[in-house]
Amino acid sequence: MVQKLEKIWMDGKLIPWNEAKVSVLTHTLHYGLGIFEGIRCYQCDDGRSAVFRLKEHIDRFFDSAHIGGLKMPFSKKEIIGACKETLRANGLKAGYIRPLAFIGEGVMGVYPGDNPIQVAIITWSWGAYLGEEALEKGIRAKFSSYTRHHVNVMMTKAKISGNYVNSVLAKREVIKLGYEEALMLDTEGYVSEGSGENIFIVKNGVIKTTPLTSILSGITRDSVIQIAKLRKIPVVEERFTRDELYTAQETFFTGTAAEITPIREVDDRQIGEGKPGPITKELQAVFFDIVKGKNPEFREWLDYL
Ligand code: PPE
Repeated sequence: MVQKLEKIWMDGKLIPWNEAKVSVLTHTLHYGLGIFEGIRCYQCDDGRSAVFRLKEHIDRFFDSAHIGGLKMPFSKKEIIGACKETLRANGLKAGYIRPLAFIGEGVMGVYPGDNPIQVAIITWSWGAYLGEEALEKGIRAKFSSYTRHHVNVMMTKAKISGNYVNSVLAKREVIKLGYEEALMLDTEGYVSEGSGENIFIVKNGVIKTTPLTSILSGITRDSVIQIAKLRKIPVVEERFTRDELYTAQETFFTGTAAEITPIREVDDRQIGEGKPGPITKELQAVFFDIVKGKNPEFREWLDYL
């Protein structure tokens, strides 16, 4: 359960956590057109707190609003400031930030008319998404029977609340079967992404990840690509099949919540040695050094509180 903190930022100001409430007539609650972000703040080795790639997350937040046709009532600068203010107000040194914009109360019916756009920023403490052991030993994933979005059914470049119905169904399905995370195929049968993560495979020293067609353009995905390139590990963005994934030597998920989570088994088939491989471990080590402020090469990714 999310542990309640002091304050939530809502529609321009910090208010007590328990007062951050909405009407049951909230349009988004009925029809799903809301947009959100997920951002992490880390405590660096020098004791300071830094938000990871805050600018890129807020840019994506505004892109999502643009795609969804929601007119944001705040500027990027105001939202960036509000994210930091909310962390500070809650005394969070490290944690997760969830900006959410949604269509409020007004008319009912699919057409949202001029209902107001509301914005909330919630912060909470969030450890390893799939557990500490997952980061160390890797997880067991399974392809869900649900297909990932078709690009002309859902707007996959936007983090739209309603898009996540597909993720919830897929994740519930595989958890019930005893796996830890769901993978999904796209509408043409190629590997797409996890319920809340992008996917990478490694074979013969080459990293491969899904192209941006049917997936969320992950910021962690982009970070991993940039890290790999700088370390001269070749990366290709190319479609691949489920059996190519089975025969990879390493595979891992990336995401703000999931960070870099190795996958040791997919559909009951061991991947490589059945434990995090050398490239996965190297990328994980560099990534955690960066977020902890230990890597000067990527200092611009950190926005100190
Ligand atoms: N694909 C999906 C579908 C997705 O939801 C995420 C993030 C990613 C890829 C990775 O994107 P990025 O965080 O920019 O690297 N999923 C968020 C929500 C997780 C949740 O359960 O809530 C997250 O990781 O914050």
